[in-house]
Amino acid sequence: MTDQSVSRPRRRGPRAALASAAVVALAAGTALLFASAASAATTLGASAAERGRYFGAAIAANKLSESTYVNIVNREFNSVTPENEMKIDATEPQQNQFTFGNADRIVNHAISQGMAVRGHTLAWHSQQPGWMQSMEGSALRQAMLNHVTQVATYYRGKIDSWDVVNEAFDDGNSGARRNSNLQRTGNDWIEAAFRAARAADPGAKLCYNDYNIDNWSWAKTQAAYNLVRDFKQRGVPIDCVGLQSHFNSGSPYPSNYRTTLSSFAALGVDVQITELDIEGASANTYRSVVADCLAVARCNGITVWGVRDCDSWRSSQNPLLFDCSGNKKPAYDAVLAELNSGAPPPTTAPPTTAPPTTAPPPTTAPPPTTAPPPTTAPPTTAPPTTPPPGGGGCSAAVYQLDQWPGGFVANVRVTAGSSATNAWAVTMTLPSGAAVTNAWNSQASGSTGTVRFTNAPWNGRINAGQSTTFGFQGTGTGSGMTPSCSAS
Ligand code: 9MR
Repeated sequence: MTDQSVSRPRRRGPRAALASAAVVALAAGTALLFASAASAATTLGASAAERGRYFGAAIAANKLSESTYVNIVNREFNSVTPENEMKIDATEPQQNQFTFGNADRIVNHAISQGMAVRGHTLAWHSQQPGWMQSMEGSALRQAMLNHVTQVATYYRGKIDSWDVVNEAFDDGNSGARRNSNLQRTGNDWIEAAFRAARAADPGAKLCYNDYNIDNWSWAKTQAAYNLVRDFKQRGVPIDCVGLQSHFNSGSPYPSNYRTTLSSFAALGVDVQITELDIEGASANTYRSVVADCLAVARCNGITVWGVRDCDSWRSSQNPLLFDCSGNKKPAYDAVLAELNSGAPPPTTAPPTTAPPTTAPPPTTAPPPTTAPPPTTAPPTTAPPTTPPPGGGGCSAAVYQLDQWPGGFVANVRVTAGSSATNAWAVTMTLPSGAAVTNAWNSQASGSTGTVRFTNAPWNGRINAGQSTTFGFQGTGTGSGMTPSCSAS
C-alpha cells in the first residue's frame, strides 16, 4: 500500500469534536442515543454493502416506468438481475440475430444507479428459442458456445456475476444430469460453456446456478457440489455457485442451509443466494437465511426474486419483502435488522485449506434434528493482532480491452490483499491522446494522463482475497496501462 491519498472525511480537531458533543448533549439528553440508533443503515443495499455484500432483486424492464416499483428498486437494492431479459429466447430469438434492447434497459438503469448486475443466464435447457429447441448434437453445441460468447462479449465489463449454466441437474434422488438437448451434446457441455464465458468476459465471476441445492443431504446438492469440486480440481474456470433458494412447503428452508453454504465456500468459490423467495414470507425464515449468509465469509450476496408480491412468479404465495402496494412487510424489517446486526467482514484472509478430500455425507442421511445455529452475530471487535482494514493492500489488473478506431473499453478487477478493504483507489496512466469518457462501478477523477478511480459507495468493502470489478470507456487507444491499487 503505497498511495495514502484515498479520500477520507477530513479529521476534525479535538476542540471541534468536544464543542459539537456539547451542543448535542445540551440539545436533549436523548439526542446521543438517537444519533447512535440512526447510524444503522436504513436500506437493504446499504446495509449489505457495509458487510462487503450486495442485496439485489430480480427486476423486469417493462416495470421500470412504474414509479412505485422503480423507487423501491433505486432505494433498496445495490444489485439487480434481469428476470427474463437476458435469457436465450430474449437475446437470440433467431439464430445469430441478437436483441439486447430490454436487457440494455436494465443494465443501463443499473449502471446509472451504481448497482451491480447479475447476468442470467447463458446456457439453460429452458426458455430456449424455437430454433435452439429443435437442435441437437454438434450443431447445438456450436450454437450454444456462440451464444455464450456473443452475449458475454456484448456485456463485457458490465456484469458482476454470470449464471453461465442454469439448472443442469435432475430433480429427484439420482444426482444425475438433467436429460436435455444440451446434455445430449456431451457431458462436457458445462465446462465448455464456462471456458467460453471466461474467454469472453474475464472480469465477470462465473457461477453455476440451480434450485433444490439448499439442503446439504439432498442428492442434487451433492451432485452440484461434486461438479464444483471437480471443476476446481481440474482448473475449469468457476468462481461462484448460485443457490436459487425458492422456499415453499414442498422445498422448505432446511436447517442445514448454513452447512451447505459453507461447504460450497470451502471449495474456494463465492456463494450467492440468487432467487430467494419464501412462501408466506415468514420473517423468521428470511432472518435465518440472512444470518446464514452473513455467517459464511464467501456468501457475498443475496437476490430476492422480484420486488413486490404482485411482481413474483409465485404471486399467490406472497413470498417477497414488499406488498403489492409497495409497503415494507415484516419480512423486510427482519432482513434489514439481521443485516444491520451482522459483523463487518473479517479483516484477515480465511485460511486457504485444501477442499476436503473425504467423501461427502451419504445422500440418504436424515436431516439433522438440531435447531438451526444461533443468529446472533459474533463480536465486531477485531483481535489486536489483526491488521486494520486495508492494511493488506490490494491489487488491480486490467482485462481485455475492447478497441475500435478511436475508442476502447477496459475492465479492471480489484482484489483485496490479506485483509478486507473499506475503500480502494486505482490509479493508471492513460496513453497519450486517450481520455476516459465514462466509468461504471467506480468514480473517475481526471480524464487524461494519470486517472484515479475510487470505489463506488457499494463496492468499497472487499473481503480479504476477494475481488470486485469496475469498467470504463475511453477515446483514443487504451493499450499498455499498468494499474496500481491502494486500500484503506
Ligand atoms: O420469474 C421468471 C418468470 O417470469 C418466467 O416466466 C419463468 C420462465 O421460465 O422464469 C422465471 O424465472 C426462473 C429463473 O429464470 C430460473 N429459476 C427459476 C425461476 C422461477 O421459475
